[in-house]
Amino acid sequence: MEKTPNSMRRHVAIFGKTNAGKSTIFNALTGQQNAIVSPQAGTTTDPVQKAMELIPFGPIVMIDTAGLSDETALGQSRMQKTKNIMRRADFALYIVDATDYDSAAYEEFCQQKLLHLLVFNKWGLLDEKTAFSLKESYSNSVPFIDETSSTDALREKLAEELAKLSSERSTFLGDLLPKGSVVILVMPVDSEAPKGRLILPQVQILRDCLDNNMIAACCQVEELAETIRRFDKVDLVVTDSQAFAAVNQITPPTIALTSFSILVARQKGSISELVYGSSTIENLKDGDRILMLEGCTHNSTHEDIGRVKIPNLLRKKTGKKLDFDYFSGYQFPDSLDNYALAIQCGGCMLNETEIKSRIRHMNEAGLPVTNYGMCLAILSGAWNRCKNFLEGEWNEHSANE
Ligand SMILES: Nc1nc2c(ncn2[C@@H]2O[C@H](COP(=O)(O)OP(=O)(O)O)[C@@H](O)[C@H]2O)c(=O)[nH]1
Ligand code: SF4
Ligand SMILES: [Mg+2]
Repeated sequence: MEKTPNSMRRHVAIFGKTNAGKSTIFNALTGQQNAIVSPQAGTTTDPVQKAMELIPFGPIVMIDTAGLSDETALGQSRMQKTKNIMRRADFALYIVDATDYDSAAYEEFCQQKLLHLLVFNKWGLLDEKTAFSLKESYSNSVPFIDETSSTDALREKLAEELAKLSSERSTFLGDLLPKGSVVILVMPVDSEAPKGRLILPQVQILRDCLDNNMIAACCQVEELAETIRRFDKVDLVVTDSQAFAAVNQITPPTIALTSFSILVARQKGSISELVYGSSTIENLKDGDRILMLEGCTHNSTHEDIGRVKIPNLLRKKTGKKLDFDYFSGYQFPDSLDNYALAIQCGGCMLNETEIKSRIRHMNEAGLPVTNYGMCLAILSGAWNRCKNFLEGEWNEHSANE
């Protein structure tokens, strides 16, 4: 059975003060000794994460964090890591040591506006009066006595809450094209393609065509002209961003064009912010710094795009001296002050919540952001076609023909 990729799983993160029992509950829920449990405050230093099946909900990623109350210098850096986790959490468990409840800390956590369940650990140690008053004040909270008697109830409650989250994972193409549309997917099999398989966005978009009763044909750039000729009418060509320039030339102007990474960005939300960000490329000035955000550290796939192709093309297109800083995986700069533009990769390894939080954060800081796919579309002269298609103008245009 193919494992659900982490980027498609709901992320559940465990927060709370040090020694509240976060790692104990993380181990109980995951059924393994993944996190170190200790009476020593600050034992969990880096977040620990584990992909698991939460029955009856489905596949999730559970993340244990270091705690939100450490005042030491080392503690500050741990807290920063904990806060970074908040960006990608779809849901949280806030663990409280019920014998030492700190309402101010909980209220501060609530300001993050993360959907969560409040879990009172060490419930068995409470006197009856305190237990009664906590239960009265927090009716939706979950008491946790110990692993043996409380884990199943907590799992069930968590599954129930996750099932309530609205699913924003809408279709890639189903709302852009009608049933029966003909879509050609251009997938270069070059040295960067993984041996013997397709990459995630290719598989997802092919599947989306099938789900929406479209007719999908796959080919490499060399066969694109021939593939187009074989159909009476082709509605859309979806290309790997690397091949934008060639595919743009081969595809007649009557056929819509987009790329895998643009469709992924749209499905993960925030497309309008990215479209705005890409329009600021023409305003770049000498000495501007550009923040490059790569969702994973990889050996070769895409590395060249972010490290070589985009910088070279951007310098050539703008004629400006530009500097590039790189952050990969879930790393993200503390300050955005020195940047003129951010370019996020397609983000196939990052979950939707992380991408949306990043983009919202950059927006609030006034930093325009675009992504690799849009950037390559602009730099290869194909952007206007892509934009028209995304904005739905394409349907009217083809209907009028
Ligand atoms: N008595 C009691 N001790 C607990 C319970 N849960 C955790 N502890 C203890 O509290 C300490 C801190 O637990 P840990 O899970 O490492 O807390 P974290 O810092 O929030 O990850 C450890 O010594 C645990 O054994 C509980 O339900 N009852
Ligand atoms: S799109 Fe981003 S996350 Fe996906 S493989 Fe490329 S660099 Fe990694
Ligand atoms: Mg811990």
